[in-house]
Amino acid sequence: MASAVLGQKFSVLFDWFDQDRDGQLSAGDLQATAKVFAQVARDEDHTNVAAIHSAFGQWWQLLLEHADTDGDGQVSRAEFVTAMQDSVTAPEHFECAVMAIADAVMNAADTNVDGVLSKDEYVAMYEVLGVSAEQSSPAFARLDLDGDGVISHHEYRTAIVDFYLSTDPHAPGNYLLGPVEATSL
Ligand SMILES: [Ca+2]
Ligand SMILES: [Ca+2]
Ligand SMILES: [Ca+2]
Repeated sequence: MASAVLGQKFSVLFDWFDQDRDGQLSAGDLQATAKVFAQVARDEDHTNVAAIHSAFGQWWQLLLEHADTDGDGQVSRAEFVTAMQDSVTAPEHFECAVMAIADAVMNAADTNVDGVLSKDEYVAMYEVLGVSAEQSSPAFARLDLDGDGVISHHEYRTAIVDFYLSTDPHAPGNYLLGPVEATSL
């Protein structure tokens, strides 16, 4: 089922993943994206670094299987958007690809290991991912659903589910990548 809102969000995601900016996703793009996400973790945090690389690997396998229709090892923007909606976010795949990355990144970003993300931890995480504090700060307030000043694991997972599954143009999780709302929603 096609949704314009989901299409816009997955198009923004495509731009994140297309690290060499050639308009196609390849295995190398996903590996490069995994490296960027893994930088959220400290070097000695082998568990989360390994989890991030493994989950991006699974994500790429899903794209090869469901999106690369002509088998050339490249996935176009249109193929990506369709495969994201039809396959990657299907319940049987969502946890092992998308949610596994979200869990590992949140654990890695929780540098004082208190189980929640403070605003400083959240902003620092997005700076590593290339999103400025000006963009990530307003998103923090929206994702902090109960307004207690920190983002719990539950709130973070809710944001991930919103971003990947909600067709509501005003879902708080649409702000997960900060700039999405400013540019296209
Ligand atoms: Ca590319
Ligand atoms: Ca923390
Ligand atoms: Ca909260």
